[in-house]
Amino acid sequence: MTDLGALTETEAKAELARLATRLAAANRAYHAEDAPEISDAEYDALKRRNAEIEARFPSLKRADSPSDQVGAAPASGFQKITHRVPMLSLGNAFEDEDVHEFDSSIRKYLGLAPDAPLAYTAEPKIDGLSLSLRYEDGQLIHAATRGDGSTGENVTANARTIAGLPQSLTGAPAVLEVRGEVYMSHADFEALNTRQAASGDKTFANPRNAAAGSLRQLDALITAARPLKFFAYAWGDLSAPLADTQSGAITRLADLGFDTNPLTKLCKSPAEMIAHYRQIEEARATLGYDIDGVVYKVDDLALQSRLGFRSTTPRWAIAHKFPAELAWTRLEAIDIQVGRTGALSPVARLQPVTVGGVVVSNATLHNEDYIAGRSATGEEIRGGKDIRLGDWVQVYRAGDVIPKISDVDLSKRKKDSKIFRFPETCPECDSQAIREEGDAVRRCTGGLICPAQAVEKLKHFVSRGAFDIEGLGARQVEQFYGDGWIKEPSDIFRLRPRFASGLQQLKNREGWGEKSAENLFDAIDAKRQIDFHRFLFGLGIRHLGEAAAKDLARHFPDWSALAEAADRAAQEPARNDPSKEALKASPAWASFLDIDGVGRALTQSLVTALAQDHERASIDRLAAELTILPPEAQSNDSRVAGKTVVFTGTLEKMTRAEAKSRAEALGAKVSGSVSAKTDLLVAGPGAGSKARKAADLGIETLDEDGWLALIGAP
Ligand code: JCF
Repeated sequence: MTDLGALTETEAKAELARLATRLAAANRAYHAEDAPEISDAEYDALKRRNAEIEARFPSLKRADSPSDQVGAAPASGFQKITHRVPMLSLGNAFEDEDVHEFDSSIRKYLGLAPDAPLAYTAEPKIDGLSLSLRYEDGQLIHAATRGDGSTGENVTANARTIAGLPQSLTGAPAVLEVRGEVYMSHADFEALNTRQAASGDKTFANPRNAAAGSLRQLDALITAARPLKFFAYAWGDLSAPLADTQSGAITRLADLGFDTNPLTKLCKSPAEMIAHYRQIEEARATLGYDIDGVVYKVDDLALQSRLGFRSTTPRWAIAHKFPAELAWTRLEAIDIQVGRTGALSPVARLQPVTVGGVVVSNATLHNEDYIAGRSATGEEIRGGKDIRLGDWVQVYRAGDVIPKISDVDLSKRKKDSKIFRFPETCPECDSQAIREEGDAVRRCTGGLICPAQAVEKLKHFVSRGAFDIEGLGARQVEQFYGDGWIKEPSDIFRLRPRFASGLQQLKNREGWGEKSAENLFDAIDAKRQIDFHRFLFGLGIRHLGEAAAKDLARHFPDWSALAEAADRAAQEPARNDPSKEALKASPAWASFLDIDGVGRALTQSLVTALAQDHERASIDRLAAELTILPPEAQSNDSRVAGKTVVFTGTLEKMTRAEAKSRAEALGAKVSGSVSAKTDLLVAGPGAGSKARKAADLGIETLDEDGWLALIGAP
């Protein structure tokens, strides 16, 4: 190999060409043919040599440079895997008090006395990324990232390269999905960054990013060179139970060959849980890997199953987070961003500062009251200290949440500093920005004429929980909006015909070729059939989150039924500050408000949005492009799906809350009163007028055991 210093430009050019060919061949051999022809070390050496030559002769860097094939892989490069059992996230606790509250709410839900025995596991919460490994007949068949919890990315080839991860199991259930956290140790992270820097490749901000970037490499050869580790802590689909308890199941996973965290402990009370939390917190710096809290889980798996889930988190587990990290820095500017619903959000631009290992240069300032240090009702925020440009401010960062400004050092404030004046017009479209009574947020009144609102609405529309169109992310939306190609969601579905000729236009664009343009149109067409709840969430209506969208989709047969109910509600005479109960007197409003999880704010915002002519016309244009799929009757095999059930009297095997959420999980609607619409009454001892009314109406009535038998409960 010619010494780099002695290399002429002609020689360098030729060598870069040879390296590109060799590295491409090595990649092909590894992937397509599953037959690596060079060692990892050799591969690394070739890549390094390539980077060194490029660094010395930047103008010779090739369009197909192997260096560019390293970076973060586009998400579209992976196939999707639908999790048979959703991968959940955890609710958070911050204070000791929250841990006591966790315990008492579980006891309340289960109807357990305060002194009844109840054990929990406590384990460090690893700051990595979660992975689900599916084994069938003992063989690892695929590995998937969490993704949005229901669908993740197929990273099987990469997961196979994780050291110590069993490729096959003996004595495991025929189907076993093992879940856990992929992470990188501090030592491996430092070494990786040193190597990356030496070869001119990008370095990572923290071990979590390094682990994520490594696992999500399209090139498994690169993943193989990255020292990833895995702790198992949970499971998904199973053909046979692992054990009766969480701790037993973890032991079983360890026996099967998985690494499990050695600091996992069985605790018998909140006091013991908190004591273990303190112990882990003290050991934190010596563990050699990042953790961000402690996870507690109900140990008894039968109780876990009774407790079940809220919309995205289990009731039987919680993450007790470590306190946030703090740092002081200078506030350089306050920018105002305009969101999807017109909200003006102030953002602090900071002199960059490291907070808990991450460089922070932006922080949220929430709203104008937060800057002023006083709420509309006169309560002090930060002891009443306002925030001014040039101030010395404290930045607070907790886990992965957006950093915020938590304090101001008034002794360092400049004498001539001025109170920050929050804008009263939209910085994007100049429309008036107004604050409604009781709302802490100032909103642009420009609606869709405001480019910021329009773009944010479009970005929301293509986001993960909504239409999730592959290849059409925030960046592309901005680009297309800027070009005037898409102004509202329905335009997305008219892109292909519009671009029969315009394809040329797209192809001329940087980053777009014939194939990527075709792929984009195909990805768009694939979403013409869309789940009802994704459609609803995609509309970007204020207060209409993913969980509420699912609740609505379950209770209305289709979009036109929902829209008609909203139209009827809009006809109801406007009331001043109507209470939820008063509104329920109207059947149209009740058809929304009776749904668990759907409140007044959401209903009002939905009804108002659909009653606005331009908004409605835009939604109608969108709906005309789509086939909106009704929710897969999620438990349509259950005998109670779609039925309206009323519980009355005393339940002896479960609390009312548990009975209600289990019935709802099976697709039933639970109501508090008996009417002609009631399908089933479950009556315990002491049932009175409701049981009589049900008898009068000829409604089927069961006792608690009959109900449990009906839903197939043990
Ligand atoms: O260590 C973790 N990051 C972690 C995440 C540990 C757990 O036991 C978890 C989790 C996420 C979900 N358990 C669940 C159910």
